[in-house]
Amino acid sequence: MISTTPTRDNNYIELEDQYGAHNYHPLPVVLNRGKGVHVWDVEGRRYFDFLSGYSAVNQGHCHPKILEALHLQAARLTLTSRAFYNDQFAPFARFITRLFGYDKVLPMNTGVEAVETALKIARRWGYEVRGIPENKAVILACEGNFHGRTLNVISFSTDPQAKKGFGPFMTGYQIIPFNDLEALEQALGDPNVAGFLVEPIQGEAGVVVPDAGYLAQARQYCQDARVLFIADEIQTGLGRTGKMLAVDHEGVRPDLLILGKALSGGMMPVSAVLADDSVMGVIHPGDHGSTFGGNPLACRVAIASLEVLVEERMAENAALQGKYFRQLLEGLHHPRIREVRGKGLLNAVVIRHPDPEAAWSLCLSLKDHGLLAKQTHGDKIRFAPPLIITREQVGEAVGIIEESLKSLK
Ligand code: IF1
Repeated sequence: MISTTPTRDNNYIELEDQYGAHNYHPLPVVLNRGKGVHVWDVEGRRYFDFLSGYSAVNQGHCHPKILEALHLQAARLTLTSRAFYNDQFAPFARFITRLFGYDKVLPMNTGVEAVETALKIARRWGYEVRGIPENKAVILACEGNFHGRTLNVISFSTDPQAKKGFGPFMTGYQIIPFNDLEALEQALGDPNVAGFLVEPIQGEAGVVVPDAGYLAQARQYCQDARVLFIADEIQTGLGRTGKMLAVDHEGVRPDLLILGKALSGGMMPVSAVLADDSVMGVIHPGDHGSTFGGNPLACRVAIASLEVLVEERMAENAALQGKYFRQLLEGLHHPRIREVRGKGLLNAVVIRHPDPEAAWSLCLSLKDHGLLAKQTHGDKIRFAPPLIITREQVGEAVGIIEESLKSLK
């Protein structure tokens, strides 16, 4: 029996290598505790968490109010399936639709399940409302997109590694360049286009922020063409970019809004698709579902996760601290920093270095200095701490980054 107590001979890394599929290459650190902006490893060392579970822990690790909701509901009722009503789904549905201003919510679990759900709704809306010929619907997606890992969703990925060896792929998608209004307007000329799926800021592509006005004009073009504007806010939403939604920076209201990750404060997978009746009305009993979608535990945790985001003004703090973070980093004028970019507390640094492994090496050095971050696509490092980070902690974190940069020869 493998002991779970953290002792030196429990080599978690070797055990994971032996028994876990090798679908990740984690930083060599073994964590066993989290609180707020910090995590601890099995040797008791403390780190700033600047990945936040890929933006699922916006509220900070083990937020007491979300934890209380989890404990109370877990001891009471965790799953009924939607074959029966439960006393948590309706309050959740009312809370989240009022908070974001939509008529209806369809609850799922992981982010990609919510993306798949939104795509199914958009296609059916295209056939039933727009009159697109059956099986001819086209969904537009962007170069550099990341929307999840299912076979359908990777069908429109432009990342060779995400697709290699997983074909054949789903049809019905057209790729256009991100942040290119002319290309979008051109593509919308196709009467079979039902929807345009876009991340307001491309996360995995390395925090690519579109030009100001892009989202607003894109939304307008979609409205003019009677095409659904589908915003994937799984990573950018829930305060991450300094507003409740990244689309709020431009006053854009998507036809289909996709949420996930921090919808549970990192406690468990909770995702959702929001839309008005004119769109969600294409879904009837038996058309779509999920064993855990809308379970009472997820609903209770989601309400608490949303409440603390609002009550503790986390989006506002993200705007403030994110600006300060970028100012401090840019102020280093460091030769190894090519660019600092982002919005709110979704930021990335582009490393300037001949060694393709430089970003990884810097992440190792950051770890040694007490800050955990992960590089994305080679030369970029994403910095995304929980939204509760203080000004002092931002200053301390930039000090660690500056110190760690010395390791890059
Ligand atoms: C991995 C990062 C990747 C997402 C957006 C949908 C999903 C994600 C905008 C799917 C998930 C995660 C997945 C994880 C790494 C991380 C990620 F950008 F956040 F860093 F991959 F791009 N839409 N993003 O970001 O949600 O099904 O995972 O709940 O797959 O390695 P999910």
